Amino acid sequence: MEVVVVERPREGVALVRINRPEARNALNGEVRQGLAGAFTDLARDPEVRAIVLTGNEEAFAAGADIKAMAEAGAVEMMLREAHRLWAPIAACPKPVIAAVNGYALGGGCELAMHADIIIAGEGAQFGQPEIRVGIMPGAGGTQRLTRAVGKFKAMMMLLTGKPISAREADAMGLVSSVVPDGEVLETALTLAETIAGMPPLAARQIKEVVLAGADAPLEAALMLERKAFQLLFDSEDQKEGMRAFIEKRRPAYQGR
Ligand code: DAK
Repeated sequence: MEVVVVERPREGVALVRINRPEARNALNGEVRQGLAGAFTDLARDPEVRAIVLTGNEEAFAAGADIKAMAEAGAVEMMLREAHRLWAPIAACPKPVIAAVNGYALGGGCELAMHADIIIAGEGAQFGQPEIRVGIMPGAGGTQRLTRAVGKFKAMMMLLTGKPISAREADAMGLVSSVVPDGEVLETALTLAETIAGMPPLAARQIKEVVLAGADAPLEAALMLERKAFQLLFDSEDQKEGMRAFIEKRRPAYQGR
């Protein structure tokens, strides 16, 4: 059985599913390799305009595989170079939607935070419990979480390791929306289909500027925005979008 399954459920949409139910989708090396490979391929595939990342009903992912690192030393952890496997997800130029049911803990919460939009089921739980097993987040949990929810909410989660409900996550801005558990995937796929119908170059520029701009001083970030905005006027899709509006017809975007 593949631990990462890639499907094409809708036009322009890829679905990446973590499939290790016996371990609550814990992220072992095989899962991480699978995710890295999937995101590398999907980033290059012109047919794919939006990606949904999900797990199963019980778990999005319960974190890094504790059994695979319990006896590792510092040098061994360094030599595993796990961050290289997260990089293709972080650098994915296409919109990524995390569809989260069940546990999104530790590396699972960090994985969800690599997405651009998070749709959570009412029963989902988010947390950074690494402290409870003697470590700390290692895939962006101290940084992406703090940027998403602010220092005081982040510290509470990081220092207690206590999970929070989807509603709490929603209230603190850690998720985009909460829906009934049974509607998570459908909601995410419909959203992905909508985004896949948008001009892909504009989507790509929006993602790049939002992410890069968040870490830059405001003036530099505004300049990034200005330049990306101007660049889109050299795309066929900009002409198509505006002409279609004026001609009162649906635009057909080509990604050029
Ligand atoms: N690792 C390994 N196995 C896990 C696991 C995990 N994170 N989570 C669950 N499992 C396994 C359990 O061991 C159990 O296996 P068997 O005993 O059947 O062999 C099976 O999945 C079912 O789990 P439970 O029996 O515990 O199921 P429950 O429904 O009762 O509880 C739970 C589900 C998710 C609440 C519980 O399993 C749990 O608390 N899991 C651990 C959650 C956790 O502490 N997560 C944080 C792990 S540390 C790095 C980047 C990031 C990280 C590390 C390095 N680098 C870039 C280097 C991240 C670190 C972490 O995420």
